[in-house]
Amino acid sequence: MKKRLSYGMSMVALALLLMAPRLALAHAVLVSSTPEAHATVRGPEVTIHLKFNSRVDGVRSRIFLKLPNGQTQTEALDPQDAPDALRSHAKLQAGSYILLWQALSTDGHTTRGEIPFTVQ
Ligand SMILES: [Cu+2]
Repeated sequence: MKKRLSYGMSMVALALLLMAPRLALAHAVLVSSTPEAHATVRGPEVTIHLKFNSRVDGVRSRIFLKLPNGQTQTEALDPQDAPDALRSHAKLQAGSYILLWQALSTDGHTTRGEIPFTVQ
């Protein structure tokens, strides 16, 4: 009986081990961004485009901008033109910004990142 239990436990451990990489892969990882990190872009019309390695929730994901004055504002997301991308249009004065994104993937996990950029 004791041996049976430990066999069962090791099977559970093995199953978790096999599942782990799949769960990790389902996270939304940022593949590319506009603006790119540390880029300087021309304002005031700035298109923000974030591309991920998997589907993201276009309603519950978020894009924030940390403004040159230190305040943080939420950017309205455009309707998704691709299931793995988030897009927004911002009107920005010259200065240093940090784009803060948080993406909800289909596995229910949220990933986050920061992209500093400059508007000239
Ligand atoms: Cu995940």
